[in-house]
Amino acid sequence: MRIGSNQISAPVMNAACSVAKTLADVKALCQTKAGIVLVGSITTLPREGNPEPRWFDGGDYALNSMGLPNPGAEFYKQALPKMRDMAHRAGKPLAISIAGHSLEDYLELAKLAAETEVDIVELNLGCPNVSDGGIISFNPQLISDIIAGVHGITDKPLFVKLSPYSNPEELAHIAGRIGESEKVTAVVTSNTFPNGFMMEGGKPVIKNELAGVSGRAMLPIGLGQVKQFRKLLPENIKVIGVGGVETKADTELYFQAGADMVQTATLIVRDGHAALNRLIST
Ligand code: RRO
Repeated sequence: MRIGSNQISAPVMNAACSVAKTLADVKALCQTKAGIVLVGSITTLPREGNPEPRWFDGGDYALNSMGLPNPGAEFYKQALPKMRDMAHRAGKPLAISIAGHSLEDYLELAKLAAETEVDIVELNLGCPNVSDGGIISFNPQLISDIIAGVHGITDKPLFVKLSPYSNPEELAHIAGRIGESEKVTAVVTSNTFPNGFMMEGGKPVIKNELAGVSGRAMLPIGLGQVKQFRKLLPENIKVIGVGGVETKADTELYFQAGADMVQTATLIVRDGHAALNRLIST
């Protein structure tokens, strides 16, 4: 498969997550069979993230309220060229996942992506845990503005990562806007389901209490998002499925539902980067 000018060796990659932020993470991802190495999500300013505990392994599901911990744009200005070279030596394109609260945040980070010549830009519009002003996935006008603004800065392939939508009409409206924009290479569906809650021994398992839901429990939800987006988007826009992938059989389900690629995060957070190889046949 090709994405822009990049040859993709396998239709599986990591999702943006807590183990995709450092040079050591990129080195480990380069040693897997992933078709693309994705760094992030990153923000303009450094962030420590939310207070611990901020990750919970519930077996069939996971909860996280990481709060976008990352060393910020100044760090990535230095690190991204090194990360890109590492990925290229491993025969993989490097993608960067950017996140923020405003159009300005995304424009600044798109400039960083352009300057550092990363191969693919992913707009994370669905972080559930730092939603001052709301989650951007639910703001159609801001989605359109960010896509148009970022496209004006870089002509690299653009992935758009969205929250899962429970209202099919809302999903169709967003798919329509993305289809009209003619600037999006792939829709990544989906981010964690916002605002899950769990207690153990009478106490919330996550310090901030509400948290994004990921893992196995998200498999039918992720597949349903792929099925809907594939039907609604123009053929030239790829669909990348995320949610609950733990085995090759799960990746097959995503392809049968219409996905071109699959991303995985909870699996590698739990079992390490090399667990991604379990999803790839060759
Ligand atoms: O860092 C996080 O809390 C986080 C992000 Br940016 C995201 O996109 N999805 C998620 O579940 N957690």
